[in-house]
Amino acid sequence: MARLFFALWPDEATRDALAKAAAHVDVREGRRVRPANLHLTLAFLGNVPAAAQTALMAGEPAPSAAAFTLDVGLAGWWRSSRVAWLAPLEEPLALHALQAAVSDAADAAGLPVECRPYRPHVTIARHVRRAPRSLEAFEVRWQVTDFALVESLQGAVGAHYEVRRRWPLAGRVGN
Ligand code: 2AM
Repeated sequence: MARLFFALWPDEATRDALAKAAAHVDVREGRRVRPANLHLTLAFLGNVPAAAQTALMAGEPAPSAAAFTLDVGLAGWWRSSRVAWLAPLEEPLALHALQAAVSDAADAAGLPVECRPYRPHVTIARHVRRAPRSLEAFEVRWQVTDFALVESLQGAVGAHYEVRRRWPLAGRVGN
């Protein structure tokens, strides 16, 4: 069994920009996510049996999904999950289409899929008990040209993520 999720996995420049933006959010006593772990989840799959993992790895989960741009410029917090996050100013239809496609692929592989509305976000800190303070406006332009299947592993210093496979998105991103 592997603990898997589909995600947007930033390139190095975008990762650095997201990490800089995250550093400008004062999360007070929260525990920050390490820059290497920053990502945007499309669908969390949980513990996936080997057969379903093989099917997902060999498949084309979103063959007609198109590339798009995310302008990440919001910072916020959810009291219920105690998570502080960054989020896009607008949610492109292509993002929701991609999220729906990978959820369908998970469903087809016999995995349970999330029924709650999709709320795209990049978690920047956990165990946040009070609303964080955003110290500076920011905007990170993230050109999304692929997506990934990622494994969550538990290491000595918390979660560690390994990209298992990437799939390119169709077309070019606009400005
Ligand atoms: P989060 O960052 O908002 O906690 C890997 O754990 C990724 O899957 C995280 O980005 C996490 O979102 C997301 N995820 C969604 N549902 C989850 C769940 N039930 N348990 C763990 N992670 C979940």
